[in-house]
Amino acid sequence: MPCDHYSIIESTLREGEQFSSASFTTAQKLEIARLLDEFGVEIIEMTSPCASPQSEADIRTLVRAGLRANIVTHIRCNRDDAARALDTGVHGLDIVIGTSPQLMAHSHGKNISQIIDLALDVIAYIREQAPDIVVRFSTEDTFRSREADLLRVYLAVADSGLVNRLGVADTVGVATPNQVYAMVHQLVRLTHLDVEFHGHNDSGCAIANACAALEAGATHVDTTILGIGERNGITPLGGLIARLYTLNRSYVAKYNLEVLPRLDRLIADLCGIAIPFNNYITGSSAFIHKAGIHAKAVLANPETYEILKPEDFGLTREIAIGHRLTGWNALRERALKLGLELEESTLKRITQVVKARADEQALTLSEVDALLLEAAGQ
Ligand code: HCA
Ligand code: CU
Repeated sequence: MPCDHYSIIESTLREGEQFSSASFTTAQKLEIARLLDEFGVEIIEMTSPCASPQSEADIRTLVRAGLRANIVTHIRCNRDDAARALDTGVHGLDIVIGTSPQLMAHSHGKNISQIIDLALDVIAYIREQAPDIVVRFSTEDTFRSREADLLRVYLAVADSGLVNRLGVADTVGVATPNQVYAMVHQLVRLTHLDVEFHGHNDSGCAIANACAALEAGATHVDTTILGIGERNGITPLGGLIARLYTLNRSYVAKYNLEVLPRLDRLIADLCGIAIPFNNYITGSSAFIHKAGIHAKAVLANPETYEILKPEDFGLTREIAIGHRLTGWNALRERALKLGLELEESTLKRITQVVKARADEQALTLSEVDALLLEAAGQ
């Protein structure tokens, strides 16, 4: 899998702004961008300058913020948008235009020939104005577009020799990993250009699809923090990291993983949402082991039930002990943490007490501690 050569296009400040409860101030955008920079994403994508006066001003602010990441913005396929975006000094332009029958009919009303003419005109205009800028061209709603239409558009754009990257967008979250693999593979084979994947999560495949894109040779993947975006969002940064890490730890070695929990926390706070309990890496239960069998094995060697090391993300694992599934090994570990050396028979007796009481109601850690301390005569 060619995952040692990919870049993250972090779109929290573009796709993420399309999330229902997201609306970032300039200061908040700077804070998010600085933290993403500390994490190490290669590219930060921002809302189009045409969206609002503040959106335009914020691009200029971030371009001058001295970040390592390149700042790009997202534009519709027309000269006016391109001109306004170029004027901000961004490092790259991400152009998009819909190619599915649904979007051709109800979004912009153009047919495929008109789309090609327009794309070539806008791309040529951008190249004239800014020979060195990175230009990406995407079809919106790629996976509901006709394959013949897509190939006509992509090949015309690639043949112009004026773009750096082609984008594939699963705008409505309908694609399967096999479909993403086939489409990306085809573009890589036919054009030899960089290929980017942007995938929505409506049917739960956003991470798998991003991974399939990389397997097929994509060079760029779009993410947002916590996956926020239009509707239920896109590939989450943390989820993509978890997926790649578990394939091969070296795929994510270039990132400062300990920053991830701060990124998730920041976006949850700014959007007024909770980090889902089952979130990749940062969910409240992501590193809690509960059943006695699990607890015993994890205490012996965490690799028995962990494919991600919490300490790599600055996090800690937890062994839950105050419930009916608990085991005496977990209680012994807790006793040792409290500095108590209890006999095995005592620990087993307390374990039975915990189980019986937990049948009524789970015990808090301090209630378990009290039982252990009492048994130790303290
Ligand atoms: C949208 C546009 C987009 C663009 C993706 C891209 C999508 O519908 O809001 O430019 O790669 O999902 O198609 O976010
Ligand atoms: Cu999108």
